[in-house]
Amino acid sequence: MIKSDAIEAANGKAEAKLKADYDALGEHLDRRGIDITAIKAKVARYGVAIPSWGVGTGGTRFARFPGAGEPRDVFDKLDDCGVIQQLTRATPSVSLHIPWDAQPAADLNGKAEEVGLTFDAMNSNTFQDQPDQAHSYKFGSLSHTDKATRQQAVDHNIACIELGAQIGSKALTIWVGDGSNFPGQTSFTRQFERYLDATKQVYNALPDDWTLLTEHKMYEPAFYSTVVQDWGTNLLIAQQMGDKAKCLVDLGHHAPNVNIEMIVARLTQFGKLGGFHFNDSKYGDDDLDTGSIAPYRLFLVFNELVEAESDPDFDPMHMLDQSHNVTDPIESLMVSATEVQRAYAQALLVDRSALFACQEANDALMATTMLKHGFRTDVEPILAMARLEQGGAIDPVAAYRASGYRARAAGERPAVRGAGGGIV
Ligand SMILES: [Mn+2]
Repeated sequence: MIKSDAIEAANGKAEAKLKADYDALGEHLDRRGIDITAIKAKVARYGVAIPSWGVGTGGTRFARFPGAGEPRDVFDKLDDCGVIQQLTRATPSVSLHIPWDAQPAADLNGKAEEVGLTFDAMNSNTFQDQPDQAHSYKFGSLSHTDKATRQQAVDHNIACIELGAQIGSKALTIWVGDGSNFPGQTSFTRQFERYLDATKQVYNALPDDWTLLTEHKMYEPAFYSTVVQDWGTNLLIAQQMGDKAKCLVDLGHHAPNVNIEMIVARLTQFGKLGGFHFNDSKYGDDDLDTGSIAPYRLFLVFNELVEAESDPDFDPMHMLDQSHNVTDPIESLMVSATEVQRAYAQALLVDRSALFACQEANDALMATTMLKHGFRTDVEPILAMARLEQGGAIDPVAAYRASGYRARAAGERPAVRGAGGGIV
């Protein structure tokens, strides 16, 4: 962790300038009829979960170039996640991936308490084989033609729930690599029947206060078809399972130019939006840093989420899901968490009653201008002030670089050979 006096020292130089910028923005928003402190309070309450696998350097199908001081195990990962939360105050929880992070619950709870974090959704893994497993997932897991293989996948998911229940998690996220690589290789219908049957067994093992999140993905690793290829199939799964099942939307898991914000609206309308994996993409499931390619799309997603906020039961889970190949993962995750918060703050600035009036009057130009007005507003002083008031850093990356945390980690953590990045 980073010493609090180091954060204070980093903030010291920037605090007066931030105060001036914040006051100026407050005056500007006041003229628009917006109370800056109300926006700041909502931003301060907002949190996005860090995926445990995100703090290691990812990789591509071609190579992985490890960084210095990479986490060796889940406890190192929790240390890194603790630093991200310490500086950004936007990432209070961590999403574990099993079996990569499987450890006794007491040890996980102890470490989480030490670094000031809680646990978000559990993620199961049936897209790769583990050294000790009896049946291979080469041709699928929950939808495999072989019953014993399906059962193995079911049992693994139930084990994830059991561990999660001991560490305060309330959700299981399932993403499978199941599908096919050739036309004719599999029967779309029979494969989906097997998937539904197996997933129902997992669903039946959920505690009452848990949510099952299923994640769709158009392609990869199966390149001709995937068993849960899009939000339509995902919705069918959630409907077939029951009230505790909802859909998870990973921004990178769609065809280029798909209207993701509209998918968000549809799933919200029917109570089936369960959560997000935030990232960004240019061509496919690139797992790039959130907001690095299409910040306006991210804003439009949050525009839908803010629209739905008035429903007290609306509470989707928010998580980052990125692969960092050329940056320090801690820096990328801090910037990404801030980008998600920024999109939220910008969406909060939209005058919803005026927008509604424009929509009713079919004033397309003014309606879209209202969205742009929110998006164009520089809300950085709100985000920075929310961080500062909670003990975080005005400039998280600058404070992190000044702290020497990575160099210290490099000294304490010898390089591990072949540590997986893990991209889902
Ligand atoms: Mn994902």
